[in-house]
Amino acid sequence: MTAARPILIGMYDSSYTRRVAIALSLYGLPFERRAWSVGKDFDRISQYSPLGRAPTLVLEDGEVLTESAMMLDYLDQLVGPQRALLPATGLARRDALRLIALATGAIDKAVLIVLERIFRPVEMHSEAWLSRCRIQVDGALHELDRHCTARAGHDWLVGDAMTHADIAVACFTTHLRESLPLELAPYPALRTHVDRCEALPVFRQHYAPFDAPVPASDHDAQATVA
Ligand SMILES: N[C@@H](CCC(=O)N[C@@H](CS)C(=O)NCC(=O)O)C(=O)O
Repeated sequence: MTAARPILIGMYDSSYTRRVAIALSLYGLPFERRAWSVGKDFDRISQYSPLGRAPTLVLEDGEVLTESAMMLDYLDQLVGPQRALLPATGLARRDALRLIALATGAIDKAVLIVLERIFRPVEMHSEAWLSRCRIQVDGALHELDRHCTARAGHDWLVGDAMTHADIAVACFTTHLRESLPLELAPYPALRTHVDRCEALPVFRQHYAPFDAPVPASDHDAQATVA
């Protein structure tokens, strides 16, 4: 398939999808979107991505990118090092990547917790597994809060301008807050930073409240009943 603009598949309650949409917007790159759910629209998404996940980015020439980090890398290359939302080299780049890795690690664990609750009957939940995931989420948030505290007086997490680190930390923390759900009171510096980012128009424009995915089979059953 070829298209006039890249097509971003995914809903904005997916923080991975939001990250990519916000970067596209900040770079001034027009795109179309298909707000398909990873639950009920799994088959539709799978026609483009063998992983059936969101986000999926279909480029103008039909090439398909199936991982948000790869999409951001592609976009960074497209706009060039002067405009890329990631420091090009050195400690600043490692710092940004470290923060992104922490936020991504936390969200990966949160997604596992949420999917366990959605797809597995409650009597089959492993409390040991759920509690291990939660400890990992809290560990990452603690470290992010420590970094935000150390950056008091700065607008951004790294350097003097917004980077992918600010976008990732804000999008992923908001998702954790809504999907687990989770109180940010124990992480006050992180909460302040996230609230400030989320108040920006570009974050507001690419936001949807968390809506737990309904597995395709349950959705079919609900549709039959309705
Ligand atoms: N590492 C992937 C993670 C994407 C991901 O897990 N997306 C979720 C939606 S928030 C999803 O598609 N979940 C359904 C599934 O994995 O089957 C990325 O960064 O793009």
